[in-house]
Amino acid sequence: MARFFTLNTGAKIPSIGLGTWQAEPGVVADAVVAAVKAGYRHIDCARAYNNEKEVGLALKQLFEDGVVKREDLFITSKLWCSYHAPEDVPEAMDLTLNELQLDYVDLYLIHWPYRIKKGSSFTPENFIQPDIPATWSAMEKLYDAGKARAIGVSNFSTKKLEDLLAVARTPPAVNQVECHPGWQQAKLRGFCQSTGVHLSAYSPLGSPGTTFIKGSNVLTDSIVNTVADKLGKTPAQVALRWGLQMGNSILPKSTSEARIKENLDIFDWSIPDDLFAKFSEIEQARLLRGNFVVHPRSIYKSLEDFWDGEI
Ligand code: NDP
Ligand code: 1BO
Repeated sequence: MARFFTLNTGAKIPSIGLGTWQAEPGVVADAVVAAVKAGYRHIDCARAYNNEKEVGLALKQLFEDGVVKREDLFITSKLWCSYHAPEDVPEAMDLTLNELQLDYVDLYLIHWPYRIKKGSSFTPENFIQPDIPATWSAMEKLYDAGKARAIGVSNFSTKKLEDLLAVARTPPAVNQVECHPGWQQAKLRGFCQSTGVHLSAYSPLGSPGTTFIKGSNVLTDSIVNTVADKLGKTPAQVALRWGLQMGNSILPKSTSEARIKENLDIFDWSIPDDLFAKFSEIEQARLLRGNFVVHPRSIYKSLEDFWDGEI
């Protein structure tokens, strides 16, 4: 299994990255240092995670200590929903670059296809109509300027991705979406493959620590556990290896050094075809459903509406 996938820009995205959502500012720096020392080369960040400053301090330390050079790492960040206005996109990029203490990110994503008024709280009356082509045009300028070496989207349905591809001057390199054995994204994955957009899998373990997600059962799923027992691996390793074998890059989050290392130990073995086929029997359910964007006063009146039927 390759350690990288090649993007439509020609750049290589590491096949595993460290997730940083819900990694508390007090522990995220140690997690980033532990991950890079263990061999991770991709860190998945976002301004909305409120910890980019601490990630930046960890990166600075790693560069100063000579552990890695900037060019060895692949750093992703994301444009938050209150910065969708084209004139606000460069400001958001600069805020992220300042906090990460970097001159560029390797990948910059539109975090979600919805928009709230700048500086406003996250309540339905502050939701406004997104204008993805206009936001994308501002993202393309960041790409042109070299501040983002690749640009992409996140949480885009097949339809939203198709609509964007129809108008983009620079096609998105990545769609970062929920993907794991319990939500395999068959339709979207097929579309991404046919259009050269790389699918990057968030919550690859089913986000077991997220309290508002109900029914996160990837690590307790009987097929995942049967395969783990047969191969002498942990359920987490099997879920991650499944993602790699599907052709996804995977972004497991952990702030435990032991689990950070465990999650990286997925390259020198594989799930054989007969066991791999079993994953198609796993019941499918989206976990991060996006209920927070659905409201009578929101532009999205239902989850069907928001995900264009992929729910
Ligand atoms: P994951 O599926 O990565 O699960 C993380 C949880 O699993 C944590 O509670 C972690 O706890 C635990 N864990 C990690 N490794 C193991 C292991 N080996 N065995 C048992 N438990 C383990 O969930 P996330 O939702 O965090 O997704 C990963 C990343 O994807 C995010 O951090 C973020 O970077 C990105 N993401 C992006 C989204 C988007 O909208 N674009 C949405 C959601 C996620 P502990 O830390 O204690 O090890
Ligand atoms: C609302 C969840 C965002 C994580 O990327």
